[in-house]
Amino acid sequence: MGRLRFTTAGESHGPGLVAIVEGLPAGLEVDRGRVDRDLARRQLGHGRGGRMKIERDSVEVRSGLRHGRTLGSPLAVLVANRDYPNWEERMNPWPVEAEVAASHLPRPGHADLAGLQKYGFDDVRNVLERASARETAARVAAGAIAKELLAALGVSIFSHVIRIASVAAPSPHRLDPEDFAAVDESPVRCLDPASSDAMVDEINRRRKQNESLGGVFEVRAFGLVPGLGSHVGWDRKLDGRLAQAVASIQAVKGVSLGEAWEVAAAPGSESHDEIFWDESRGWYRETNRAGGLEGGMSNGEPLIVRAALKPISTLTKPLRSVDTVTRKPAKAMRERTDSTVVPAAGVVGEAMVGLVLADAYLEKFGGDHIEDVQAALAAYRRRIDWRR
Ligand code: EPS
Repeated sequence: MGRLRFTTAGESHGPGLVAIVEGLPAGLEVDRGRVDRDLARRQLGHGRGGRMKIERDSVEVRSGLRHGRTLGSPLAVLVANRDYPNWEERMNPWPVEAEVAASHLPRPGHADLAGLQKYGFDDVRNVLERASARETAARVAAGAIAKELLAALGVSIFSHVIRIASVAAPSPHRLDPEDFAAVDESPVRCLDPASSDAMVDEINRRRKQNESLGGVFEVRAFGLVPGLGSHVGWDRKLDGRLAQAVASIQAVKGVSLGEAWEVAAAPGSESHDEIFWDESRGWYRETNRAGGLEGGMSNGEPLIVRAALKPISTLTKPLRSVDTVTRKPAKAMRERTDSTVVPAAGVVGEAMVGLVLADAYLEKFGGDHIEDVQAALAAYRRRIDWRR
């Protein structure tokens, strides 16, 4: 990310998480309720474990805002870990008197083993604490700020779950922002009530068998101008930037843009979105198989990004592993865990897509004050207006 940069810090059971967002224009209004609402939405979802009963995520702003408006300076937020008091000895930043037991039982599928090797640790906890998806709370805080910028530019972002394990929900070709109004009322954030019920049943059934479950979420963004990103260089392509950002979400193993896998199996005549023009609508398409992306640029149609998550790698009935000290076969470590996080991951997907889109807007229309950005966007819209 070039114009808008962000970083996160924090361990899952440490004192808390931090996000720093840099490159925002001044004068942007940030609504605390909307930021906290995204954090609360990330905690939702049938299949979450005991940890979510402890946490009540909300942001504490440390810099970059004054009276609810950005100053153009780095914006720093904290999200506290309410679980930390239960881990104060095990996760204290400073030396403690107590003997703290180390774990030598890496979990297949987690960062544990490669992380031990790479960083020269002997305690798996030194790896898993940062690899944990708890970090996504900080991403969602940063993403919520990016969404505030996008909202000021007429862009909105939503997500829904379209698969949990073997249960797939239909993903309608066309969806409008209003269609997402009640998505968080489904316990799995699925738009189709029958599929939502079937997903809940599947989670319950598999949980009883000590299984974890993966799935697929979809993010859609509305109101984008054509021409974000660029075809001229590999690292400027919006599709590549989105894929990288979404694939970096914990447990995501696949990202697709538009109907990627479907068109791979279809002939060319059924794979593209034919171009139309008329006086009242200007340029338009009747299909959106490309998911709003052509040649590494937005094309003005809604953006569609999907991500496939593997089942969580902490299993209540652990898989085979090896003790890294004795080198003897052993079961992987067992921790309190979630059964599935696909509904929550959709909210993280919104954040990552929001951060990439906000960066692309600032790259194209950047200015020091939000009104400069809005004016540059309006000028561009006038330039590409079909009614001339
Ligand atoms: C996670 C393990 C669980 C999850 C956690 C991610 O935490 P704990 O070990 O405390 O039970 O609940 O996710 C969160 C804490 C969160 O906020 O999303 C893991 O190992 O990735």
